[in-house]
Amino acid sequence: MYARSNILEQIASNLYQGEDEVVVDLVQQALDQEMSPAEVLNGGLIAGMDEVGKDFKAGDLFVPEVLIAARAMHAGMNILRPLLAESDVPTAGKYVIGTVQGDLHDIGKNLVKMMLEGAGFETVDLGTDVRPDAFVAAVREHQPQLLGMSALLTTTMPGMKATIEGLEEAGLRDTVKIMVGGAPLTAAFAEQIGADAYAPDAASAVDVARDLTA
Ligand code: B1M
Repeated sequence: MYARSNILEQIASNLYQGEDEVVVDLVQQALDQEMSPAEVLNGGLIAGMDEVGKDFKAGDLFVPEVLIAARAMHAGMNILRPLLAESDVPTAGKYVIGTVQGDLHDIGKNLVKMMLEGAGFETVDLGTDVRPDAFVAAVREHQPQLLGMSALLTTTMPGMKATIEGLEEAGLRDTVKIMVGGAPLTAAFAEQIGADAYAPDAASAVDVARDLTA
């Protein structure tokens, strides 16, 4: 049993190391000590994922380690999610994400999603091979602050522009900020198609999402 002051640090550090069972145990201990779910989320899980993001960006952590840390984050979130829903704690923002039409690559997209969840965003994952009209329908239905599109093939990148045009036609473009990413993309391409931002990696996606919702 850890002292109240130490327990959040322990959650963050065990999350970083991917110790999902320990994270679950510590989250429960923190709640038993009457810490609020928001305190445990922000001071423990999000703090841990922030460290993961920093070290991933710096090249000190690699994809498998990030995935293992994200698994520990999800294990802790499974306990907190119902409590957060009850206590009406505002999320950092709602984020709809998907890989564009014709493209089945989802490893990077999933990593972006996990890092965003680790930063407190509520995500709606549309999966892969998402048609422009499906992105538009999801924006209409979920009314997110952010829409993220991923593409790994040069041949599927035009799906991003088609989606932005679809949002314009539907009168929804001004309701949502658009972030794009994926290995073949550049900031210049993002600007050219009228997206609000480009993120080169999953950790940067969190920084960009925070900037866009600030
Ligand atoms: Co594909 N594939 N693939 N592939 N594949 C690439 C992308 C390719 C570069 C390989 C090559 O030729 N060197 C090439 C694309 C060439 C091009 O267009 N420039 C290619 C090709 C050609 C193909 C097929 C056409 C092959 C074929 O069938 N002839 C085919 C297409 C299928 C389809 O999509 N319709 C195909 C299929 C596949 C598999 C199914 C076998 C598999 C995908 C499995 C899966 O995703 N579930 C696969 C894989 C694994 C790859 C490589 C090897 C790895 C991609 C990956 O997961 N990287 C890839 C070569 C390579 O990159 N070395 C290749 C790891 C991942 C963490 O990085 O996705 O870049 P990445 O994501 C990063 C950032 O880009 C960024 O953050 C992530 C984490 O930091 N990011 C975002 C990504 N999305 C973001 C969104 C954001 C922000 C940041 O905001 C919304």
